[in-house]
Amino acid sequence: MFHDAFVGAGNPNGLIPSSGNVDAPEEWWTYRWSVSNERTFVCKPAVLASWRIEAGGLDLCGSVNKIRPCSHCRPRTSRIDVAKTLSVVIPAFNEAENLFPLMETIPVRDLRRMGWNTEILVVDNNSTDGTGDLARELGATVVFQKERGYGNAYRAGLTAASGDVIATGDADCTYPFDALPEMLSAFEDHEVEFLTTNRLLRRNRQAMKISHTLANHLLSGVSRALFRNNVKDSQSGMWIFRRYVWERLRVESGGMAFSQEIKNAATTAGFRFTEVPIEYRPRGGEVKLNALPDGIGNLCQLFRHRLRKAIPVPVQLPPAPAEQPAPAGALGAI
Ligand SMILES: Nc1nc2c(ncn2[C@@H]2O[C@H](COP(=O)(O)OP(=O)(O)OP(=O)(O)O)[C@@H](O)[C@H]2O)c(=O)[nH]1
Ligand SMILES: [Mg+2]
Repeated sequence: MFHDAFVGAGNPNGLIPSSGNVDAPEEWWTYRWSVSNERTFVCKPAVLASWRIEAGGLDLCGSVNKIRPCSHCRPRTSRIDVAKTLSVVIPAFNEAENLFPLMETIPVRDLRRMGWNTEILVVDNNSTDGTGDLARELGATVVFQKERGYGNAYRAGLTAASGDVIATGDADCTYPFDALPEMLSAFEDHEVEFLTTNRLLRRNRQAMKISHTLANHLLSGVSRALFRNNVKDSQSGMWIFRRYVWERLRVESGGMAFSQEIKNAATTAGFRFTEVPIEYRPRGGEVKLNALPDGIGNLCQLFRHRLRKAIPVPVQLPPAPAEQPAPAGALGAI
């Protein structure tokens, strides 16, 4: 019986079925992380068997060649048993003049009232204007990033983030962090795993240079054509996603192309995805973008990404629980 194969101390996936009928192996089952109890999975025992044996990872369904989580095997979060922790990750290079107004717009108290425990991570890269020290004084955790670049900053910040959900945005006061409560409600209500935002609206026109708007439309159009994901603003830097999404994506860009790559990787991998319109505000302080080289670099990255081979990302599984009483007939480790 499939069921028996997945219970007991020897189960390396650390999963225990929390509902289901042992006598009906083809029925849908709910599996729950026995370690954290934070995530539940709903799938057929037979599907889980193929994960376990062929892929050894929870987000891989079927053979190792497929990295797409199948529609019935994605982790689901239940409102009841998820501890709501949020990490706001903000890359900041010489943004000291923006930090005070920026931190003021992050509605930590409102979020707490909604049940979110929030940590703010500012990723600094040897800024020369005191960005790191100021961020620390204002209550943020500062993550030090060795290698220059927007994507490298995110890689460092996302690795350090401990929240179950991650929200991102620039430090230049362009993104509406004050709208996080509504955005998180939309994220939960639509039960998506990755929410991105669209700044390319008529009402935001004055916040972006015409050349910048045109470049954004061009890059987004090419991106949509190549990845067929209908993302209207591929360059937007404000996203909300579950941390496990990041842990399961292959995103290589160290520079500005990180933004389009993470969206295209998430949609290609089949995570539940949505895009919502946001207000976009005029930038404070100095631009870090090198418009032409970054634009050309992003265009080239789109084609490289489209052509590259899908390689499964190794999944870090939690350790098996030390002591799980094995029911009679359990097979233990296979
Ligand atoms: N830590 C770190 N942050 C960076 C680096 N490069 C850019 N950033 C930050 O990443 C965010 C995006 O950079 P921006 O200069 O705003 O680029 P952009 O949003 O494409 O361009 P604008 O529309 O002009 O704002 C900002 O908060 C920057 O401070 C870097 O090398 N290291
Ligand atoms: Mg910006």
